[in-house]
Amino acid sequence: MSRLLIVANRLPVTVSPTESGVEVERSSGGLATGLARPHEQSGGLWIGWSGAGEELTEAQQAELDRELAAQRLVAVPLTTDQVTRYYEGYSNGVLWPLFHYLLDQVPLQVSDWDAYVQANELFADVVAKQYRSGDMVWVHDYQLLLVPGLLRHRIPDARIGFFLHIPFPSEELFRTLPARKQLLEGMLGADLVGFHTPTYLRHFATALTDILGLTVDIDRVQLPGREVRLGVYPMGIDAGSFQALANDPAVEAEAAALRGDGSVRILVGVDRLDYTKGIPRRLLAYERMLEIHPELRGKVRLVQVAVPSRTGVEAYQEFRTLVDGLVGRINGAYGTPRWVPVHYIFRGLSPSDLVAIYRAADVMLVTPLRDGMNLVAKEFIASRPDGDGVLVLSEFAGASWELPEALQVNPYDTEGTAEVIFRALSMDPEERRARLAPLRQRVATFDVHSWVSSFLDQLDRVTGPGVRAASPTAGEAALRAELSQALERNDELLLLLDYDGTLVPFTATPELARPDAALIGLLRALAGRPDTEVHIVSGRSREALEQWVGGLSIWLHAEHGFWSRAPDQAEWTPAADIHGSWREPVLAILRDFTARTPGSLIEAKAVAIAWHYRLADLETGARRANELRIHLNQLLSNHPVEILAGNRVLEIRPYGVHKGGIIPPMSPEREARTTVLAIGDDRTDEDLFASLPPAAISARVGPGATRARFRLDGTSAVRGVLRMLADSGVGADLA
Ligand code: ADQ
Repeated sequence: MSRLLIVANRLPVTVSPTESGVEVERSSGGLATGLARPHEQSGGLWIGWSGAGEELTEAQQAELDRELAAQRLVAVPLTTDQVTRYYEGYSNGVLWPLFHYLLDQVPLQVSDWDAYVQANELFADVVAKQYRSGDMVWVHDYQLLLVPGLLRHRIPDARIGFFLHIPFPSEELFRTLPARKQLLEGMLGADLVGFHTPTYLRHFATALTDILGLTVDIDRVQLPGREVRLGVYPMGIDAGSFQALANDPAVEAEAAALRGDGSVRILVGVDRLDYTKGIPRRLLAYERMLEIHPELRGKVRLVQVAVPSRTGVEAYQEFRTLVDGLVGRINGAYGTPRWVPVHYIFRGLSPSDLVAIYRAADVMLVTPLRDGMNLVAKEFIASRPDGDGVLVLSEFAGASWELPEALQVNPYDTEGTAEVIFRALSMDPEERRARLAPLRQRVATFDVHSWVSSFLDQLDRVTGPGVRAASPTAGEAALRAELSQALERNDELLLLLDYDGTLVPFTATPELARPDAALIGLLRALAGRPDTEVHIVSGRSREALEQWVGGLSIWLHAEHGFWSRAPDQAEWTPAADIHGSWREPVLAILRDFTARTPGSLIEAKAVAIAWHYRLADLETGARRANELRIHLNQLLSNHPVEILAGNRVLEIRPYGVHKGGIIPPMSPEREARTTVLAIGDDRTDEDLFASLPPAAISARVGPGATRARFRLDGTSAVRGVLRMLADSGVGADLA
């Protein structure tokens, strides 16, 4: 197991100065619980701010350092000014509201960007200092968006994961940030970037396309020399602990006491006091319900627990006043000497008090205006071993797409929310149980431990030794040397060559890519070389290949290997069934897109369809291609069809056919006496490389992560190598 370096804004401890020294108490939050095991078992470190102010005496500081070291925690030393500006100013004053779509909470003047950069640099410095080769680094959340990039700069081959705990907003909103490019580039320093939901991932992908002009290929982004994976990892809770606590007799007794004789139904809200959590609108909806359903007065009570949060940020101070006012207003208007409609608790509760409240609730109200995930919803579910209770959940919480059995509300619709709360209170016990059971099952299965391991397993897979070793550093000279050696050993030569971008440079329209006389001559020489088999494996149509190189005595494979033609034969053999009902509707969509994207064109082949946008304006083309892909992905989800992004081309083709399929079956004897060389330049060629026999020699043309062993700069380098092979054949013949 690799050592894990966890990097988060805060260390999982609370530090309080005492008269004799300091007290360091371990926190019990979701992240701290979930990461405790890998932190311990991997012998790893947790790097973050300790939360301690600058007022510690030297002796206290020394004691703190000792305590932290004993728990393998490493403090990033932030000054009070840094905390005010980086944490409260930029992270919580700008990024937090903006990522939660609350643009009006962003101050008119933003002046703390420089402090954010500095603090991120400081974090990266501390991580780099602790880093040992082979470590896995897992960076968390919006306070540290630049850290992956800064770290990549300091340690190019580090294995870095990044997880965003809050929503990634729509690109339209994200692009209002002046630092949008730096922030995206910072995140792309990671090998794996994780989000709670597919929507956040899609927003991020759109931002990469529109702002950085990058193409996202479903779950990955290609950067020069490196690939970044994107993934969806909905965070869970420590469901086992909540369940155990809920079954604790003391907690059960407390819950029973809260419920009393059951004549007053209990609604519960538990939140950090944050303007994203929707407390004011929740109160308004509750008030509205009391107004339209007077029969409920005296029969229900809302227990709202709000833990103080970010009290140093101005927006939060005003917000507290707003909530206090609303609670006062409702209690003033509806309260009686015997009944208080809102029971407001403004502090943090101990875990057992919290679970007792969850257990006592008839209806749990989780109605944020926007929330990355929202763990409270899951905690409530795990705390109900009795199988009862109704969850009312905002459709704007990330948790909502995992928890569809909850009663969903739009928190901005006060009237509608009031009705849903009423419905929750009126729900019969059978329906309550039927809805809760699948929720309980899901929360128990996808808990925080499964979240941690699925993220770390994927990070391990995409950065493991095999993957990294496959990234070639060897260039043309090394390739030539290896080929010469192989040719000395072996009699036979098998060449598998891509066409566009490999044998000929890219051209503005597909028709212009016809081979020049030099290329024809070169291919003819190779075809005539003794014991040599030449295959051209292209995404092109049969007609194009026939017209261009059909006169040569070589193998032709059209449409990524869907069609094959043996040397000097007229017949093409298909690799699979070519009929599909998807074709016509797809063509119709493509015509539509082509009409609205100047410079794009459709190439309809016998099996696949390609949409080229090489001549389109760079940004528009990339944007439309992305839009088109999302659209087609949805549309084609029930078809055995895949959508491939090539170099400024989208290709839609049936499954199961890829270039790897064309490699001729070889007996072990033939394999032993054959030099296999495959050359290609894009993702479709990676299929070919992946299917090669182990001793084969593979070369990627141009930049990009690859499993090929060598890299060539461009088409002229390819031709140079092929010329060497053709000449070596002549030499061998003469000798
Ligand atoms: P938060 O915004 O903090 O987290 P949430 O997921 O609800 O939101 O977690 C809050 C935690 O605080 C819960 O574990 C809850 O038990 C605890 N808590 C709240 N009120 C409390 C109280 N009065 N007393 C004691 N404990 C209380 C961010 C994102 C979320 C995302 C998490 C994890 O904003 O959307 O789910 O990270 O990724």
